[in-house]
Amino acid sequence: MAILIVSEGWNPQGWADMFRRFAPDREIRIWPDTGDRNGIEYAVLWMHPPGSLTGLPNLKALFSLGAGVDHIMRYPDLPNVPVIRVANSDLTNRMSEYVLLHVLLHHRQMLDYGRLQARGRWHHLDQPAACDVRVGVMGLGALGGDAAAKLLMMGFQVAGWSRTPKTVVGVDTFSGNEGLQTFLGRTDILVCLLPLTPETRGLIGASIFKSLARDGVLGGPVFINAARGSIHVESDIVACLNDGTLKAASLDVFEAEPLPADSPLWSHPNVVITPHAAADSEPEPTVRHILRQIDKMEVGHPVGGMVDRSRGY
Ligand code: NDP
Ligand code: OXD
Repeated sequence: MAILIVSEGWNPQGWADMFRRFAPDREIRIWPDTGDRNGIEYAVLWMHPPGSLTGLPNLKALFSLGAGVDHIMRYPDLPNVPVIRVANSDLTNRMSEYVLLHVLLHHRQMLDYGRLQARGRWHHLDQPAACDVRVGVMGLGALGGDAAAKLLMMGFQVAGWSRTPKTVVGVDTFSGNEGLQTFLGRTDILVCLLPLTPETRGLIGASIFKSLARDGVLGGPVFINAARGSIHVESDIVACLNDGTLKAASLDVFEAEPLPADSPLWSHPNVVITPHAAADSEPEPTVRHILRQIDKMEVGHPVGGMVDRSRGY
């Protein structure tokens, strides 16, 4: 029985080679060369084209090659089988590196130091302590939970916001609409690690930015988005940066990717852009992780990263 790789976003051949290396006993096929469709039990997906999952009568599960599943859940007519995402330490560590790097970049005023360097100026800026800076992490799942714990180790005051109530040692936790305003009102650096769902689409715009703390030691709130671009509103980010509601932003994800050449974000002096590179799915750990979940499934053990289709993540 076969594993079908369906990817229009990432090179499917490289992924197929990695599956063949770690699962030499399994047959690996690459869409659209499905062969006998009755033989396909698992589909491994990144940006699959519409229609590619129809007519697979023995399909047992859909695997995302990444942590996000919005690229799968956007299709209403998915086969009625479990959807499973990547939740492994390699991806999690990569994301926490990105979050720490960018929180520290703004905390340590590296944009200002870069401007001083460009002018050849040796000028010392007053530096607040990490314990005086309040970081707020939206999304306290696999990625947000790890980033929050590591930010705490750096000495920041850390809060987290989730859909349902959570307890994380040392982190002030808030949940739902009822907790949102208090969470925002104590936040100097806002980090988005939410999944893209119908509830989070377009969630982070001017009204969220205006609710962030205005009395912080950094001189204005900072926004960091490493989750999905469609959760934020780019025109609001630009307007809020220009009117001082936001001091700066680090953006890894965008409403349209690649970010269009005419986006004002490219040249904004207070924006740091990366090309959806915060946490890549590294082929070897990702494939080994997916194969471990398949093995567990086949012996009836609980599988990690199971998506709740009603919640969309
Ligand atoms: P998880 O599913 O583990 O966690 C999601 C968190 O978001 C949970 O705490 C959940 O709350 C919370 N949440 C979901 N919906 C809402 C809502 N409506 N209101 C408040 N909180 C909500 O996801 P991960 O941490 O693994 O990943 C997060 C996202 O990061 C992925 O979906 C993906 O889009 C993005 N990502 C981006 C990458 C990049 O390179 N830029 C790489 C990898 C992932 P609760 O705990 O109550 O369920
Ligand atoms: C993911 C991503 O969801 O890379 O894993 O964006």
